[in-house]
Amino acid sequence: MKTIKDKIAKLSFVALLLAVTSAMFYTPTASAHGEKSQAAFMRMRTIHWFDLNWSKDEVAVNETVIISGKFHVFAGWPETVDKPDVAFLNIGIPGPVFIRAGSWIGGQLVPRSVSLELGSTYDFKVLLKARRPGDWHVHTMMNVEGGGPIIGPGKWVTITGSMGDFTNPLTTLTGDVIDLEDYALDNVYFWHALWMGIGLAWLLFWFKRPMFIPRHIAITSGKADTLISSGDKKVAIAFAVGTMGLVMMSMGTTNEKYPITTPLQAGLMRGMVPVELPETSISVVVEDASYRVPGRAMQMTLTITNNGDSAVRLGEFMTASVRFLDPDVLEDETGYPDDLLAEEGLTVSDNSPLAPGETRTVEVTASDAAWEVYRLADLIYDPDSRFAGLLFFFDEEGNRQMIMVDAPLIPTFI
Ligand SMILES: [Cu+2]
Repeated sequence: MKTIKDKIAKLSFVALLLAVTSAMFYTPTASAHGEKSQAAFMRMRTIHWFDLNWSKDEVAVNETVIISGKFHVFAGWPETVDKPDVAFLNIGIPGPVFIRAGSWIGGQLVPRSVSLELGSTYDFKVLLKARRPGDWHVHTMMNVEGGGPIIGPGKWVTITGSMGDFTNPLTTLTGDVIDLEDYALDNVYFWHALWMGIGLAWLLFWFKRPMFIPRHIAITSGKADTLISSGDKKVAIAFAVGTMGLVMMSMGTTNEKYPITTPLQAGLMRGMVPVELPETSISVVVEDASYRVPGRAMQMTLTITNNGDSAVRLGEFMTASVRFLDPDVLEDETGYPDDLLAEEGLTVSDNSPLAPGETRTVEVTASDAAWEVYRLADLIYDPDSRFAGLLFFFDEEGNRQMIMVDAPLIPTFI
């Protein structure tokens, strides 16, 4: 009996050890950083990021990566998000693991906030310079004043090397070459240390003598004047005059050393140039759209009319950064993030070429784990059960047409 008990005790100890060690070594990799928890309808109905391209997914410190692509500002912008009249093209990374060497919308450098128009499509480019080694999930994102962060797709990018090698050189208009990584840092340290020292010296001067009880007694017994001698007053004047003198002198020498300075440059940039998208010759009517709860897919009934002069097929449906592709029509060659790419996620009941002039009603199913992983299925909790997305049609020559779809999305229950 005893031996069995011992065995059980031993085994449960081993099991406990195993559990603890496996828990210690289990490091789940977070593949999304914030966007999953945002309302699904909001992600589907604000900004559609597409044609994204990451120039590299592994770089050394000081090397650059270019993220480029387009974004469409959805015309049916939700009421609860302020219109993107003041928006900022950001990048979603955990601190400056990269620095943003440049960012452009429509070829215009955008270091400040910009005004975006609902219904317009813009192209953008962000130039990142690697700073801190590690594996980083890099998102494109748009901050909308009064709206919050609108997070685009994220892709893992690896930085190798040593952060100590990072430099951020810049040539000023006065011709100096500086390294922004540590420029003026000694000066900041020096002045903060100096003023802190002066403050401490003033305190020390008084701390040398008894501080509280004897002074309290002196004051309450009417002998407050005896606490501050004429010597003390001289020291106080020396501190006061010295402080003013030091401020004036150092201000003068700073102006001498940096005779040309400008105020901080700020202000909204208007007139962003949108992309002129070619006229589309396909019209799509969403007859109905639904999704099963629980489930990993959404279905749409689309009536597609081809008014162009070449036959087309549906290659992709994209919503909230998740791309559902029909592998017979389209294969991704941009290295789009795996967790957002459903390479075979799009099923069309009849995806044979739609001849010019023809109209066809088809059942389209967009299905992938991403629907659940990225919590688009959580639309069931949203106060506005409508979706929006982009459909991409291709003709025989591979010419692409982008069609916006937007309709209610009705849940079905088992
Ligand atoms: Cu992320």
